Amino acid sequence: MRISICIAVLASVCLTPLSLEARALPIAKERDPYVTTIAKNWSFRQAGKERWYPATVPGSVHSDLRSNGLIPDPFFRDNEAKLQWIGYEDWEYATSFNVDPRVLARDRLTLVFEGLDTYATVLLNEREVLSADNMFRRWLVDAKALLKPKGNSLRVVFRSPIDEVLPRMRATSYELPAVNDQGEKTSPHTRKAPYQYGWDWGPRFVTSGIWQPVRLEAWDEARISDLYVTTPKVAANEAEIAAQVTISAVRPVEASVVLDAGPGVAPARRTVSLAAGENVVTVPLRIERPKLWWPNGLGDQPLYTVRARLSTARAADEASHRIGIRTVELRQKNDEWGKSFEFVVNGVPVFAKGGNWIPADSFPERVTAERYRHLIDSCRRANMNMLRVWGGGIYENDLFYDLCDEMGILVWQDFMFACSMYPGDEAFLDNVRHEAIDNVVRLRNHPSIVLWCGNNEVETAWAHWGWKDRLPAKLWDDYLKLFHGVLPDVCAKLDPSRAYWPSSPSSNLEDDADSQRIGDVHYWGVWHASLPFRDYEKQKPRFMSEYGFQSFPLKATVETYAIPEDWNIESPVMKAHQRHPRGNELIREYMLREFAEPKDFDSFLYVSQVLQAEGMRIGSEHLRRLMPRNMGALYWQIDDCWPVASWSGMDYYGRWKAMHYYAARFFDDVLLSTVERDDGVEVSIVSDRVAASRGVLRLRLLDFAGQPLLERSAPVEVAPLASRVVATVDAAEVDAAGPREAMFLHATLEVDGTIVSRSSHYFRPFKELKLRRAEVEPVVKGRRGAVRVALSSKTLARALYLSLDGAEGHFVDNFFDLVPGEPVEVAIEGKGLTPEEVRRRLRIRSLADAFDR
Ligand code: BMA
Repeated sequence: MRISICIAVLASVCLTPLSLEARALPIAKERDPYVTTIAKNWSFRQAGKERWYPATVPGSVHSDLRSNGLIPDPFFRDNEAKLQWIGYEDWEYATSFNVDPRVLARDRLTLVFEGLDTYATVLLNEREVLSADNMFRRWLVDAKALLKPKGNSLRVVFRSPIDEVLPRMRATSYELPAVNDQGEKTSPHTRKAPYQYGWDWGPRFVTSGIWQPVRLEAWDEARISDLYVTTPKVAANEAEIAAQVTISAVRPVEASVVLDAGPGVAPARRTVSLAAGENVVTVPLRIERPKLWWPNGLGDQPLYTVRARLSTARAADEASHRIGIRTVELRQKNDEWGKSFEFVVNGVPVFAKGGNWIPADSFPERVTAERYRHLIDSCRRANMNMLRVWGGGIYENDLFYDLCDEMGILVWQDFMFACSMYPGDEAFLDNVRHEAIDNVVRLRNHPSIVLWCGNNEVETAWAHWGWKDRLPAKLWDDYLKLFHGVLPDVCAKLDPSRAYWPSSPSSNLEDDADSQRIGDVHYWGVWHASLPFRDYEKQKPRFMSEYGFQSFPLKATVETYAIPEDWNIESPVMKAHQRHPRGNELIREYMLREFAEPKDFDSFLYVSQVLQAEGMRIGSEHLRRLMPRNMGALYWQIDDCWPVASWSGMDYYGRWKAMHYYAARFFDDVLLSTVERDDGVEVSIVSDRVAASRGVLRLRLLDFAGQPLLERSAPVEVAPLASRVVATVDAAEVDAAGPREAMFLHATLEVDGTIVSRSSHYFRPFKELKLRRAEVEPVVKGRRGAVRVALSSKTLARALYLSLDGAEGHFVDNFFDLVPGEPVEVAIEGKGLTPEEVRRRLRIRSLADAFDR
């Protein structure tokens, strides 16, 4: 008889309803009498108030207030300011539940809280059973003695995370810096998602609530409490897998453990005598001719499900994890430029392309499986292979990493510390130690994760933001304890297969934190210091983990938070959705260097996106051309947590801004890139492919009607994993061809009969080009759900922008230059869209349409 159904894997992961949908793992089901998800009958109230309201668990107090109609939409207009009171209140959640007598009879009954946000007292049948103080930890409560068959009450009382800390802060002679807290600077004292206190792209919503599931787990005799799978040997003919199965036993008992990895792999069996308490059993497996897991662009992502089955005379249990077979190394070798910083997967140095991920919502429970899938798939489609889960957010939901495993997106995982100094007392360090243990154990089986990183920007902030000079030296000692002590210790012990890096950016204290010789770099001279985009080309980092520029979201997104009277970037509502103090000013300043003043609000939004995309193209192409000296280009930032003007490439609704479309091109595995020097235009080919190929490079100087003024083509070698200058168009040739404001250089690279990369180079800022408005002729084709638009133009159309008025549809390509004589066809993804509807709603504009002239 099967007595206990396992949730071993679940015991070490945090599951939300999102991940329930997507996993093939054994899952806690309501109908299973031994694992009960306590998700029903929850209600909540403001502490001290009479009335209770229905609540959703997992969730947050903001979402519950909203769904009960007690507050307006927090993201609409300037509602944020009116909702700050919520963070200063205490909140209470309660439910009641019955326990099947068969469950009550089990040896062990454990209440599992996968996440409580944040200062919480838990009462079971009115007895205090837990005091929680860290949003990122999971909490286990031995509940056997307190449970009864009918009418158990569970109550969770949350204290205001702000008020909790204020008295402690008042008692200290200095304030811990927290540059992004928009209010009292309490966040460094509390283990809660930093971005919820406000950021330079995020609102301040200091939530409380049961943000991850609550379960009752009942078991007999023995169960698997963790399954940790490593691959000590990976070779073409054979991989060795070691599964470390942690088994909790109620009493000494004989058990058998069977491990399998699916069809074609011989299972392994162990018979063990378990002692009471925790037992660790290691079982090896061999996989012949393993299918290797590769990052996106370099190969496939085969995943093996490794399953452990435990049985004793009375109990049976099982746990499983999906793993990928690969090796990973953070290679840091002394070289002519300092010390390399590159990720090597299965022996291949991988140029990391991607961006920084922030939580996709101010209220994490609102990120559905579809939203996660859309965002990560969009990264895959934009030829990215790495995301940095940035330290001011959350350790992401399991589904996030599952999707990264499936799509070959490597994950640089920060611990959740950003832009602050932190306490260093034993209680705080111990709390963080537990948080690190919980999350490293939960996540270490994911092949996508390649690095643990201590924090975001604390090392550089201490050195360069004036902190070292004005704050007590003790804070640096505390820093060392945490980021060079507690965190690397946990990683070394629980996940020795991955590297730990103390901060981003960092030189691991071997040089200045911002050193371009050692470690990673955040470069913000473009943006914060108003330096021109071309300044990117002066940077020579070893790995660029942040660089970015802001833009406004799409108009359809603006319309969700601003009404027509707000449609001016300086209106109070638009400014409430622009969190950088100089954001609008900087966008405008950069914009006017390149463009005239856009003619209206819509044009301003559009031009801001093209500006951002062009700037990031300059930076990203440069960083790729620098390979192998530089081996990473992670821009700031992938996504948004609410609708806002920000550095994101996709807005809150997952709509691709111009930059995300550009990213698909500037991160493509073969890149043709041009850069203007004094003596002419240099043409480079960068390839992330492991194999060499031959191609044809075609260079043409064209006027804006597409007439060739100079034409040249030549066979070229596309060298593997390399960046090479392959041609130059001399300044004299350019000048001989005609006036620079009336032409452009159009380059294409053809490999095996297809154009794999194209590039347009302009010799003057857009505002000086003699470019007329383009008349683009669309022909809409296809059928319902599979519509395409064919486009051609007699005049160059720059940054051609296709949109649908009043309908959702994703254009597979957008914001591209439509060159006369080179018609293109763009597919539209959109459920149920018909050609007729597209014809009616299609709007086409290009840069020349954005200005009165
Ligand atoms: C970076 C990030 C964030 C911030 C961004 C834009 O350095 O680490 O702290 O949002 O800059 O200013």
